[in-house]
Amino acid sequence: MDQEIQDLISLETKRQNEGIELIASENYTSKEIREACGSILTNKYAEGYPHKRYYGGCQNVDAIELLAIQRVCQLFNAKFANVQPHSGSQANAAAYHALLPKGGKILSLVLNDGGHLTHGSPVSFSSHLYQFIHYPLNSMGKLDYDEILKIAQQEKPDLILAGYSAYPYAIDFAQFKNICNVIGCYFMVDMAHIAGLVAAKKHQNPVLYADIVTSTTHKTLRGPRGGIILTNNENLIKKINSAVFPYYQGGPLEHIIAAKAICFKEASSAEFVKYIDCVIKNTKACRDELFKMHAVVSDTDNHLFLLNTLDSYQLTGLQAQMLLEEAGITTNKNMIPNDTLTPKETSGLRIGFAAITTRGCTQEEAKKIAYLIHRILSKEMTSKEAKKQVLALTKNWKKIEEL
Ligand code: DSN
Repeated sequence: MDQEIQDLISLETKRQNEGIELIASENYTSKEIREACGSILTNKYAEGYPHKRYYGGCQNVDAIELLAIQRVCQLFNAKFANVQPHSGSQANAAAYHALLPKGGKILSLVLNDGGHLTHGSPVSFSSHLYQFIHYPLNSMGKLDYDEILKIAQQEKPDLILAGYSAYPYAIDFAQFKNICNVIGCYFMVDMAHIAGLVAAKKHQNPVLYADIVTSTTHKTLRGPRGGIILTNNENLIKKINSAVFPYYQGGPLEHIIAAKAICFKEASSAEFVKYIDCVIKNTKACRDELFKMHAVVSDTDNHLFLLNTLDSYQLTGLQAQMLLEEAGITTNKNMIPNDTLTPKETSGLRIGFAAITTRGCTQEEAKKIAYLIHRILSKEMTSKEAKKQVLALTKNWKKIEEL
């Protein structure tokens, strides 16, 4: 009965099927997960928690939510979980509220070096409710734990935050925990990007070290769009639960919680471990191929790397993103460490292989993707004029179409 929306969904289906998706935070969910998202569970109000709801008729959604909690705890080796956050931002807001009074001091990564908006950006609630100070990456674009300790000793934060949106290397949560022990502060990890790697045991598990771990479920974890909060502390889970509902949210999305439960089941399979293994290998294969072609790239230990488009191709990240999109390759512009341009332009791209690996991409194909990226961004494909004004690139369209 709604042809307009049907047509737009069909167009998006075509875009998702025909494009090469390299946005590091996206993925393709299974049919089962999508069916749960579109199920009749969306009809049910269930404010509260299993067996403590404000509505009748909750016996089935109670069982679903309890199953989701049990599965996510098992997957990440956590004692307690809240599966209700509608997003990663909501999860972070609730975690801060559970740990700190208003005005509490949080030490997080410099946002331009790969932090998230909720890690203290002036345009996010976080910087208005809490006092943020930041640690930088070193000149190699890596975490410097001695420097973080030094800053923590000077600033004496109430909480240190790890976990990032554009950091291509492994994070040593044990070192962070040691720093927090020296300072006597809380430790929180936002593992949204690497949750799939943690689930597959291809990255150190932050749940073993942090007071609270937050995550989204839709990135490398390959679940529905949403958030979760994990802890091993019985006192903290009570505070987390009341921070999620009733402080920040109303009725939980039980259809999404059912889809999260399916995601946790999928992520505990041997097939998922193989998938994550391929994601890491494909990311490295693409990165190494670009490096061989003299592009300026970060290295990678995980599902993403950064391409410095300004030094490699004299293109801003925005221009590079638009050029690639002309050829059906979707990426996102991203600040690179010590970037001199604004977040609206940036000097680079963030490139990730979680989504395209779900489509069956192999290392050989990842290398071909590197070649395509290189060709499209290289001088031979884009005139000087087009570099200044990407929208004027139609004269190169034919070449890109051929590619
Ligand atoms: N917006 C997400 C990303 O793209 O990394 C972070 O939540």
